[in-house]
Amino acid sequence: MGGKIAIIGLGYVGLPLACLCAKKGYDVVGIDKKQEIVDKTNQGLSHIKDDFLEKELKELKGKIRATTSDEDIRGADFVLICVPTPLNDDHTPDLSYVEKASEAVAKHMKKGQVVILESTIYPGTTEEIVKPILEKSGLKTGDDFYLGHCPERVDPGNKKYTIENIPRVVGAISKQGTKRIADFYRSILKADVMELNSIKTAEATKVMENSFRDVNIAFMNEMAKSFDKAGIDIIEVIKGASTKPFAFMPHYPGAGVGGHCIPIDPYYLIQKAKEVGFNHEFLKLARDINNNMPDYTVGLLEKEISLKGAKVGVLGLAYKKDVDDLRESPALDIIKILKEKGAGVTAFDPYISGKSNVKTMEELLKTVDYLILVTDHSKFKSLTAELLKKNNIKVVIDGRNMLDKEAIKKAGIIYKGIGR
Ligand code: SAJ
Repeated sequence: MGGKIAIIGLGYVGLPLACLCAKKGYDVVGIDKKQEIVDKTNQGLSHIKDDFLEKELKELKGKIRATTSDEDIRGADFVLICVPTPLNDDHTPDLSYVEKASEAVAKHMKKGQVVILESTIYPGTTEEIVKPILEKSGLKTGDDFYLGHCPERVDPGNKKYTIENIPRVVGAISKQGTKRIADFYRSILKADVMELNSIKTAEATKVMENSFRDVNIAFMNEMAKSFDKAGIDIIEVIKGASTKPFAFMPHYPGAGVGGHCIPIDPYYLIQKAKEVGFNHEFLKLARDINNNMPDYTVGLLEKEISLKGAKVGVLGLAYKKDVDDLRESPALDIIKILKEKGAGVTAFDPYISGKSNVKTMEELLKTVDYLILVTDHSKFKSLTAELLKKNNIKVVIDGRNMLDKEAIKKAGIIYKGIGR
């Protein structure tokens, strides 16, 4: 299906998408406001630490043209908007990036173009916000251009499910538009593309699937707090429950819920529902439970020692294992709370040296008496009871239930997991 693709936003969503389109023979231009991202992309380098992306960009050097200028939107057959949709401080959606991108498209639009929004938004955004901006061009949706939504589904660090093999859903203003956009995705994906009956359905799909995840994590976090009181090991209980071949889906308690999707998307749903007169009590409760996990995690240590003047190591800064992304990471909250309580904090993350206080885990172990593990990076599997004992670590709070509880306890070290 050749043609020219303009991708606005070369982040966790836009960059893999640009690689995929280039690999499939499209003429790709990536547009990003950050000159550093543009330069790296043109040099065949990835500004995101990800083996898969780094390899792809190296192979595709010269096949993806990156620029900071919006001019190239004009010549594109497909325009894909992949800009961030973060939250404001009051947890209301910040659609400013989507609005700015839409303004840029409106300025350079031409007849016959297909405009697709991939950013995660609440149901109604495309028709109520994006469409009117695009029509400032004088062109009419449906008659002069197609407009649709195909929610991004990227799982950073996941080697099994890549952008190419994850099924997608599409919704557009018109049936023809839905078909046209679905066929575009079928030309680049090795996965099913479902045509939905409307844009709102597509917008609701993404926020629902991620809210589903958030409430399930909150459920396990609440169970963990209850089992901590009851002296039950939640990981053993989840193992037991997972033997049920249907109607149970394991999620895991932890030090908190970070990232650019799960802790954000429910607020998009909450906000939109509020505008149409519905109060999502359950989604809000789940968000409160998950937002409280950093406090709970520090509280587990505070039950064992006085934090004032204590030397505490924080292992892991990234929001999830084996990635270098700090966004909404619970580690940042945990460090803030520890410092507010007068503790001395030394942090180490093998993927984020720029924010680490030491160069290695071994160096950290030499300088602290107490540990909170926040991110279950694979590299932390080397944190054995022997190593803790050798470094005279007195208390370990295992924020991802990844360490060998029994061996650590046998070594005479106080161990507390989350629900374990
Ligand atoms: N987390 C838990 N317990 C769990 C699972 C996750 O505490 O059982 C925490 C993680 O530590 C992390 C946060 O939640 O701090 C988010 O984890 P995540 O695995 O959901 O990772 P994300 O944010 O990269 O989510 C992406 C999402 N993909 C998209 O939004 C397109 C999400 O929809 C996927 O479900 C998720 O990957 C996935 O399945 O891995």
